[in-house]
This record gives sequence, C-alpha cells and structure tokens, in this order.
Amino acid sequence: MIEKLLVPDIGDFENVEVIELLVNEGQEIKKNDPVITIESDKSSVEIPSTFSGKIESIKVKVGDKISKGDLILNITNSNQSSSASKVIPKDTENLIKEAESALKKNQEQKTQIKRNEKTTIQVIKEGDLDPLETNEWLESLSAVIEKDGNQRAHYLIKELINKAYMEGANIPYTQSTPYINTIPANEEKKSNGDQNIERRIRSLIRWNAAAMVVRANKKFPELGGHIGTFASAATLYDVGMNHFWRAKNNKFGGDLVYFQGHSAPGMYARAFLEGRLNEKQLDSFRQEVNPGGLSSYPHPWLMPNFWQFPTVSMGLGPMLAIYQARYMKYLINRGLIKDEGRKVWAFLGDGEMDEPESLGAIGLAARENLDNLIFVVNCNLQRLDGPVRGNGKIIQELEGIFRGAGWNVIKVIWGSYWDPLLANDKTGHLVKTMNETVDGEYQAMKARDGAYVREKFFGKYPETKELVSSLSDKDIWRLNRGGHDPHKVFAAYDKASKNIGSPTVVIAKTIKGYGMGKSGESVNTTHQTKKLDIDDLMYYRDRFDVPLTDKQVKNIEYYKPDQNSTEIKYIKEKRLKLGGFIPERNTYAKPIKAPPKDIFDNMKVSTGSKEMSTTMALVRMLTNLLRDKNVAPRLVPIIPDEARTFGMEGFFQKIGIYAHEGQKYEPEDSAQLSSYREEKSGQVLEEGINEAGAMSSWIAAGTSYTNHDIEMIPIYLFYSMFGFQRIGDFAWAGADSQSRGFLIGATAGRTTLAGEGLQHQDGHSHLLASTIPNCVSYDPTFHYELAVIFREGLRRMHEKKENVFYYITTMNENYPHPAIPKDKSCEEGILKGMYKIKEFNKNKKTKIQFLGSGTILREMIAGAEILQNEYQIDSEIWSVTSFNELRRDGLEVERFNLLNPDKEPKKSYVEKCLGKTEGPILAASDYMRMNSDQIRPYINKSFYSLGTDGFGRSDTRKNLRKFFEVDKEHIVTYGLSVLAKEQLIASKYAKDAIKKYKIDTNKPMPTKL
Ligand SMILES: Cc1ncc(C[n+]2csc(CCOP(=O)(O)OP(=O)(O)O)c2C)c(N)n1
Ligand SMILES: [Mg+2]
Repeated sequence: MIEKLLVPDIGDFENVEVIELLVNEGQEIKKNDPVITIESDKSSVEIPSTFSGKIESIKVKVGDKISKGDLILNITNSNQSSSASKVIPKDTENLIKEAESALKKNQEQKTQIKRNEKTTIQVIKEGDLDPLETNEWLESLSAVIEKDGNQRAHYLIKELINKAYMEGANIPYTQSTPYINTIPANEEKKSNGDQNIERRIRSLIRWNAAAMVVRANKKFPELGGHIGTFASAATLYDVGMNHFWRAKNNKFGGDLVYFQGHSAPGMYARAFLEGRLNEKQLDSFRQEVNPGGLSSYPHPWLMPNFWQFPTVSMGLGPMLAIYQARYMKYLINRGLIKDEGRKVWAFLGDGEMDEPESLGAIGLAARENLDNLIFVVNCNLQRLDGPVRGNGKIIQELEGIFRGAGWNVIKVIWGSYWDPLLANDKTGHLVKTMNETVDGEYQAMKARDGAYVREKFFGKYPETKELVSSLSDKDIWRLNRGGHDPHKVFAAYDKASKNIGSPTVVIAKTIKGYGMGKSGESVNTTHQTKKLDIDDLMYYRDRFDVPLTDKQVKNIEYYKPDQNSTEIKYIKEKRLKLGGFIPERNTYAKPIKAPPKDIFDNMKVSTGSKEMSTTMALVRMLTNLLRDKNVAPRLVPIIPDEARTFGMEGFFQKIGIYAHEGQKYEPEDSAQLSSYREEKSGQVLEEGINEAGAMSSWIAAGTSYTNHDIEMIPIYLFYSMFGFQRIGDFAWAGADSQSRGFLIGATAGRTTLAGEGLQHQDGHSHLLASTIPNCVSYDPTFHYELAVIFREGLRRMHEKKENVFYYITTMNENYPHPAIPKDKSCEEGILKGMYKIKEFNKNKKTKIQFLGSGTILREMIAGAEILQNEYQIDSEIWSVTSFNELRRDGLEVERFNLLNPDKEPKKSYVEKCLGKTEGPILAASDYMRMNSDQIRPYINKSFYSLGTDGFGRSDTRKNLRKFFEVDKEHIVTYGLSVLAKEQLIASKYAKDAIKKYKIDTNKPMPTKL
C-alpha cells in the first residue's frame, strides 16, 4: 500500500527550506530513518519517515520551501513495525532488572529485621507535660516495631507527621538524628583484616608522610606542605585501600577515588611502601621542576601516570565526583560500558563543605539515584584558621543537608571504646551531653587531656560523671573518635558500598593532626604545621610505635620494612586482591576513526545568498557527524538549557535527552517534530541552568579515555560569557586532567549578541582561554573555517590523542558564507591563525593591511571596499582565526631566536605573512584590543588595533559597533587616519571621513561610558 509522507508539525515555522535530500527513489528505508533536512533561519532538523518501505517518488527538491502538511514522498509501506530503533541496550535491560530485584530484596530484608531489644537510650523527661501519655505512645511504637518491623513503624510516624501538618501543627521536624553513630554497634559488619598488621602499616604510612614534609621543609623552608590533614584521615584512607577500592585492570574498570588534595603526602607514603615510589622521589616532594618530583597536590598534568583527579581547589572535587558518577551511569545506560558495580569515592574536608560548589550538586546525585557514589567527609572540626563550626556541629549540619537532599547518611562519630558507655547510658544523659556539646568544645578537649575531658564533658551531669567514675584519665583520653577506629570505618564503608538507590555520605569525626601531640593535635594552627622539632618527632614515633632509633628519628629517616616482612607482603597482597594499585592513571582507549572528508567538504562551498550564523553551521556539521557510524555514538552534546537558543532542539528527537528514568510523561509538544524526548539511552546531556555541572560533565566525558577506556567527544555549548568567566577554575582543572573535547562559546562577541546587554556580551573569553596552556582557541568567521578547525580538533584530540582541548566561538549573526579560497595554504593558515582572504588592488598606490577576526572581519571587508572605491586606497585583508595561536607561535620563535643568537633567526608565522606586505596594519575583533595586540611584538611595522573594550550594553548590532568603533565607517575613518599618521596620505581625508560619518571626536573612550 502506498503511503504519503507529509511534513509533520514543525512548530511555529512555515515555508522552511529543504537543504538536503537524504534518500533516493527506489531506496528501501526503515521507519525513523531521516529522509530530508529542513532549515529555518535558526536551526536545521531532519524529518524522519513514519513508515518502512520502498520510496516510490520524492516530491520535494533542495531549495523548496515547505510547510506542515506538504507532501514529501510516496512510499510503499512494508508494514514493518520498527520500534527496533529505540530498543534499550541489552546491558541496560539487565541492569534495570538487577537493580529492581535488588531493591525489592533490600526492602524485604528491611521488613524482616525486627528489633528484639529495646533501645538503650531512653528519652529524658525534662519539659514533658504528660509523661504518662508519652509513655503510652512510646510503648505503642515499640509494639509496632516488635510486631510489624521498622518499615511499618516508619510509615506510621510519617503518617502522624503528615496529619500534624494537615491539622495545622506546622512545626518543622529536625533533619538530624542524635549525635551518635548511624550504625548501631551490634549491626556492624566486621573486617576480616589483621588489625595488628594494619595498624603497623598505617603507623609507617603516617610516619613516612610526615617525614617527607618535614624533610622537604628542612631543606627548603619555602616548600610547605601539610601533615595534620593526612594525620586525621589516615584510617579513612587505609581501610579503603586495604579492603574496598578496586583498581582498574584487564578484568575490571576500577573504582575512581577523588583524594582530598592536601592529603597527598599520605598517598605518596603508601606508594612508597608499595614499592611504587622510592626515597629519592619522596625527597623530591614539591620539587617538580626536575623530572621525577612529586606534586604538591594531585595534578594529573604533572604526574600523568599517577594522579587521576585534580581536587585541591576546594569544592571542585565534590562536583566533579558527582558528575563522574552520573556520567558512569550515562555510559552504562547508553550501552557503551558494562555495569560492573564500579564506585566513585570522594574524600572531602569539613571546611571544604563551605564551598557552594561542594553542596551545589548533591540534589542531582540523589535525584539520579547515584548509588555508585560515596562521599567521605573528614570532619576533623577544623579548617585552616580554626574551627569549622565552633558554635555548632558540622556533622549534624551536614547530616541535615544530605538527608534533606535524599542521600543515605552514615555518621561515624564515636569509636569502639565508647560502645560500653553508650550501652550503659540508661538515663540518656550521655547522648544528651553529646548532643549539647559544640564543636569548639570537642576540639578544645582533644587539645588538652583526659582530666579536662572528665571535667568539661562528663562533668556536665551527675549521671555522666558517674558513668566514667571507674575510668582513669588515661582511659578517658583513649575514648576514640569514629574516624580513627578501623572497625567503625570498615562497617560504614561496607554499608555504603552495598547501598542501593541513593548516594551515600560517610560523615566521619576525626582529630586534626591526630597523634602530633602538643605540636599540632587539635590546635588552631594544625593546618599550617609543616615542621616538627626533634621532641615532636620522638613523640610521634612513640605514639605510633614506629621502629626507629633515636638517631634515625633525629635524621628524620623514612622507614620501609624489608620486602619479605609481613607488613609489605600484607599491603601488596591486599592490593593484589583488589586488582592493582590506586591511584594510577593509564589508558587503553582506541582512537576514533576519522570521519570522511565529505562531511566537512559541504561546508567549503559558498552558501550563495543564503544567510546563516556560525552557530547554525556548527549544528549542521554536528547533524552530519551524527550520521557517521564511528563518530556518532561518541559525541556527547552538553547544553545548559540553551538548546533552543542555539537551534539544537532537533537533537531532542534525533538522539534524545539522557534521563535515567526515561520519560514518564507525554511531553506537551509530543505532536511536533522536535518534541522534548527524554530517554534512558539518550545522548544529549541537558544540564539545566548549571554551567559548573555542565563543565563537570564535560570533564568526565573528556577524560573518558582514561577513566573508562573509551574515547568520547564532549561538545559543551554555552553562552560564551557564561563560559570561562563563570567556570574558569573548572576549565583549569579540566586542563590539568588532560580533558579532550570541544568547548563552544556560542552567541559570542561584545557587539554581535545585540540586545542582551552588559552581563551577556563577551569581549574577553578568548583572553581567558589564552591563559590555559593546552587550550587551543579560535574565533572563526566563515563556515569553512569552522569546518577546517573542527576537523583538525577531531584529528588531534581523538585520533592522535593529543592532550589539548578546543575553545571555539560561534556567533548568532546571519550572513552569507563564501567558498573556501582556492589557495592551497589556506587551510594551514586557518589552523595557524591567519590567512589572506581578499585583496583590493585596483589602484596600485597606497596600501593598508587589515586583520579581522570573527564577525568584525566582515566590517573590515566592507570598509576596505569603501576605501578602494571612494578613496583609492588598496588593501589586503587577513582573516585572523586565532590571535591566541599566533601569539603562541610568536613567543616560541622569539624565544628560540634569543636563545640562539648565532643562528639564522627564525620567522614567526605572523612575520611570514606580513613581513613583505605594504602599508601599516590595522587589526580589529569583537573582543578587547588586547586580543589583537597580542601579536604586536612580532610585527616590524606600524600596528594599530580596534576592539570592544568596555562594558557591553543592549542595542542593535549596528549601534553597538558604532559605539565601540568597530563598524565599517570607523574602520574606513581609522584606516585613513592611520595612513595619514604614517604620512602616506594627507590628513584631510581622515578629517573628511570623520565629518562624513558624523563621528563625534569628543565622545569619551567607551571604557569610560
Ligand atoms: C578554593 C580554595 N580555597 C582555599 C584553599 C586553601 N586551603 C587549603 S586547605 C584549606 C583548609 C581546609 O580545611 P578542610 O576542608 O576542613 O580540610 P582539612 O585539612 O581540615 O582536612 C584551605 C582554606 C584551597 N585549596 N582551595
Ligand atoms: Mg577540616
């Protein structure tokens, strides 16, 4: 049966141009195969077939204008159902089934667990109006727990609270639980590790980490470093290293661990025992200029085989880890990697949690059920200057925030020595005291001694005083904090690793500078302590029983037991069992096969009179790339809620928006071609209004080649003003991580984005991009420039695996695009940063060189034409695709020449282009003058620049360009003025132009307006 394929609902557009026919008459196609591409003035979209079958006749041709309901083609319907194109990958199906059954099992188990014993903690009756009534309620609750289990009790309490709200009792219920461990002592999973050996190993790691910092600072006091942080976190790391974190190897993808930046000494000290680093390397801590030195903090750029994640700029680690975990699920759900139950662990400081970024994305982690994510917050109660929350309790505060966001919270506050005391706390006064004591007091207590704790803490109530009456001060001093107790930490990690359906945060209480004694334990200056005198070192040795003689301590010697010692054997065995060492950075990713040339070639022809923006050209190019079977699955388009701004809404239907739960609703625009389609295997990361999150996704995808051994091509499109300026520190971390991918600063340029005003108009992002050494940036004007640049980016990064990333600006100004110039060296010039695009040569008299970038190049071409026709001035026009790249080349050449004074000087690329040209040079871009001024030192001629220095403001493009003096009239006028100054023409021409174009010479500099 012959069916008619009509133009579907394409939204608000009519008379949209057909730009491509993707099928031929007689061809067999499947349902959903694209048949034509149409393009409005903003975006291009493919129209898919709604039938399968053989095409009988095509009723449209390229250039036709079509609207909803028009006939596209006739097709013999083969009646095949073709839902096959949208099947969920097999792995994903299995994953869902597994997760669902596990969830069910988990729930069932929970209902089965019945509390046999009554809680040991009783409610203190103070402030209770009717203790009898309270008791009745409590007994009822106990009976429910006894009979029907925890779930039922929880349900009833929830219902009671709901009812209270409905009755108007609008009292907020607290988000936090009592100040005790989340896991009761009797439910702790026990470690099978040998605690004695583990303690000895931990002590050696502690010692070597401290020794490394002290030795470096003894040699060069300026080097710095931290002892106190790792001292507080050693157990938290050690338990993970010995029992939980699985390394990447040929059988398993590996867990990913984000180490707290300034705990790095501890990681080096462990690697030393593992035999991965030697003494010489430890002695090169913070001395990285010569090869082999150890980075101050985790920096993959500087230690590319060791560190995986840069974390020391506080707040970035937590966000990067969240998006890493999300990206891992994305890869699984798209069927690109297997689900192996890998985890992402992130270690964070309690002070670090003050950073807005640290907590900024926790909602996403819960919303997306990231049960592959575990945060460990080391609550040593201190940051750099003093207490994190002297007047409050950071652990309780964090618990409330994370619980509120939907995380599984595990508090590890008290060590095992507290267990009997808590069990004996029949009156509840111990927990009451724990709840009432603020962090400032907790910190002060650990800076003193057992007698002080007895008086200040246990002395608060007669009941608590009594509780410790049989303990000596030494016993009281030994009462340990949860984060220093390997049993408690093990139980917490075990539970965290098994949690299903939500992310987990382990909030562990520790002591900053643990074991450092008077020199730095729990004192406000702990963070800064990097030198320990002999007495302190002796104390530290004794505190952790490090087998060093006094003489060895005086020499601050490292301690490494013999290869065959139980300790070294144990540490290696444990890591062997867990698949290898951590951290370690490597890659087994295969390069992506380059797409065929013709994908780009159709951008090298003229668009004729058809106008389009470079943003649109880019989207067209991506649409074409999505047809290449090698590249298509690897593209990761990332957009922070601006798809429609960039004309990318066609991607919603074509490749879907990633949504871990699929789409649970029929979208409002479901009848339309570009309707909003969310899908479990969706490809677009639609991040919402969240530039930091989008950038974190970009970094996760850009480092996929090492973290997941699969090369991916992230393309993050953003409003250029909300790029580097907004997320500069993330971009720096992305560079350090050796991310590969594209950043696209769309709607770029101070005068090109017209109406949006001061906060939106970017005139400096290229300068910000230039500060990142491995960022390659371009400001192309025409579609063929974009094609050449993008193709080279794919080649360098994803085929040749070069560790650079690309920043390309695209604009929203529509104009026709010429064909690529015939000159063979043009492509090379585009990539190097400049090439001659046009020459006005009619008059053969006076000449000027014009260098233009981005949209302002077009103003220059127009200005040059006026100069030739009205003033008989000739010119050569150079399209500068990257002042940044030109400067880099200039810098290198200049340095070479200075270092090789006896050799024939090399020529910079700028000099090669302009050295033999005639006339002065006038450069301009839609960016600050500093952008084009970058090449000034490499030119031996008079050089002038125009640019958009100053605050942007909303107006038409024409008015803005006039205001910033980069329109064609100003280019003509300034051109004449430059020639007059060079005494090549009389100054009256410039004066006449000023008059003719009504240029106000008294107007202040735009920077002052
Ligand atoms: C963005 C940023 N700001 C400031 C610093 C400097 N800094 C390094 S450590 C530190 C204190 C950290 O305290 P906390 O997070 O509690 O870690 P702890 O050492 O106590 O484990 C500060 C302010 C930094 N590294 N990054
Ligand atoms: Mg801290």
